[in-house]
Amino acid sequence: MSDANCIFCRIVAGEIPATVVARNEHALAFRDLHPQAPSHLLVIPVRHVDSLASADNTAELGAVLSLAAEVARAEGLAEAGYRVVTNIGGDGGQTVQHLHFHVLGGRQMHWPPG
Ligand code: IU
Repeated sequence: MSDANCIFCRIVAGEIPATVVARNEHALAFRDLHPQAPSHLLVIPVRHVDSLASADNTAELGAVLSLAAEVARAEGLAEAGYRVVTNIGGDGGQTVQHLHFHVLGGRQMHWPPG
């Protein structure tokens, strides 16, 4: 359920430091190392899942998404709005092969994303 070569699994295991802001039974939220907005958090399943394309556990996905909304509220983003996005595969721009949802806020988001 954990991949020793996966950097996010190693964050879950506490082997690599990260600024963890919240967790629940299935999910962990921490600050992105290279923030693209005043608030930029990553919310991941504790269990290793490559991407949304291979996610198959709806309870786990629900826990991850509800933690995303919870951390957005805790960051004070709920009223102004924010963005939740997940990149999948090469064309999607995914660079870390462990499912993660970006929670971005604190500035005006633009559309379409690049
Ligand atoms: P992407 O959707 O796979 O491109 O996003 C990966 C994100 O993981 C990206 O925003 C990185 O800044 C972030 N990140 C991190 O926060 N800590 C790390 O150790 C590594 C990547 I590697």
